[in-house]
Parts: sequence; structure tokens; C-alpha cells
Amino acid sequence: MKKRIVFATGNAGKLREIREILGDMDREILSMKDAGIEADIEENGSTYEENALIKARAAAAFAGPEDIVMADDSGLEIDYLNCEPGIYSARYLGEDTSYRIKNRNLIDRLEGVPDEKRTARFVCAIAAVLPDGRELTSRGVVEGRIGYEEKGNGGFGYDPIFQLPELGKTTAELDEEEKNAVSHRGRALRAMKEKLRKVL
Ligand code: ITT
Repeated sequence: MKKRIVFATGNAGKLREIREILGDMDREILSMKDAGIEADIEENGSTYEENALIKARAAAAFAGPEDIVMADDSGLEIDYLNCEPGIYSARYLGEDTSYRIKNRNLIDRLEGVPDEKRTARFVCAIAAVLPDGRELTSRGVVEGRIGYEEKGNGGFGYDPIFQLPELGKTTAELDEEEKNAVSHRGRALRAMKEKLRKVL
């Protein structure tokens, strides 16, 4: 039977991307739910890395003895808004508020702000807890700008307002493979694969 990676996320958009990026690892990729793990995790860390570790450790407590347990904590940092919403990206304006409203609100808060001051980045920290208890973290970043309107139907969350100036597109206008090639999550997960290759 294939060894497993249990990914401690409830975010379907993340999970789709993660499955594609980790697809070459010869492991079965399961969400917490697939693995039958139900944990109500309080993300009370003050950095992406801390929160990713909190999620991975919480799920590892219920995972199988041979499972690698991973988690992703990520967010959008808008320079003009003092790096808001940052680690609070999922909770910004309320966890259940639609991204239509959240994205509209961020565009409104940047009204009149010129291109060069609309800089932003997506940040992703990945944590892994290994079967022997060792812990690893990695980070990936993608720099971009906040657009003037929502564009594209791909991705999830804040993707429709996050523009990549060199491609002239938002991350919601890329297909999954294109997004994973440049995204914070793609970068952090590829760095994690490298680290795992060295220690496993
Ligand atoms: P889990 O904790 O269950 O993994 P979550 O959505 O609560 O899911 P986070 O606390 O890490 O995850 O919040 C990340 C938020 O940052 C996410 O909900 C989006 O709003 C935003 N975000 C992160 N990566 C993104 C991406 O690739 N595209 C668009 N928005 C993203």
C-alpha cells in the first residue's frame, strides 16, 4: 500500500493545488476529512509558520504512525494597507463572507491609489510533521499588484484581484498548472519536497 500524506486543510481550493504539486511524490494525498480526522484547530500563532505547525501538529495527533502530516498557512499582504489582511486573510470581514465582498472591499480601500503603490504578495508557509516527530517548515512568496477590478474564474479566494504584472493576468486567469508554477504555494511545496527528499 502507498504511504500517505495527510494534509491538514479544510480549504478545497488549496487542496486541488496541493494534489497537483505533490502528485509526483508517490504517496497518497488525503485531506484531514479523507483520513477521518476531525479537529477544531485554533490558529492562534503570530506567523504563517506558527499557524502551519499548529495545524499540522493537531492533525498529526490523530494520524497513522507512518503518515506525513502537512499543513499550509497562507495569506495576502497588501503594502498600502500595512500588509493586511496577512495572517488574517481567511478571517478578513468574517470567515463566511464571500470573496466577492472581500475582494470588492479591498479594491475600494485602494481607491485612487496608483499602480506603483498597489504592490502586494501572497505568502505561504508549509509545515510537515514526520512519523518520528521531526518538524520541517518551508515558505514561498509571489509578488504582484492589486487590480482595479476582479478578473478570472480560476483559483480561489483573492486570486481575481491579484495581478502578476509580468504576465498581465491575475492568478485567477491562469490555469492550475500555470498558477502552481509561479505561486507562493507551488514554491513553498517544491521547497518542502526538497527538504523531505534530504531527510527521508
Ligand atoms: P485551512 O486553514 O483549513 O488550510 P484556510 O482557508 O482557513 O484553510 P488559511 O488560514 O491559511 O487557510 O487562510 C488562507 C487565506 O488566504 C485563504 O482563505 C485565502 O483567503 C487566502 N489565500 C491563500 N492562498 C491563496 C491563493 O492561492 N489564492 C487566493 N487566496 C489565497
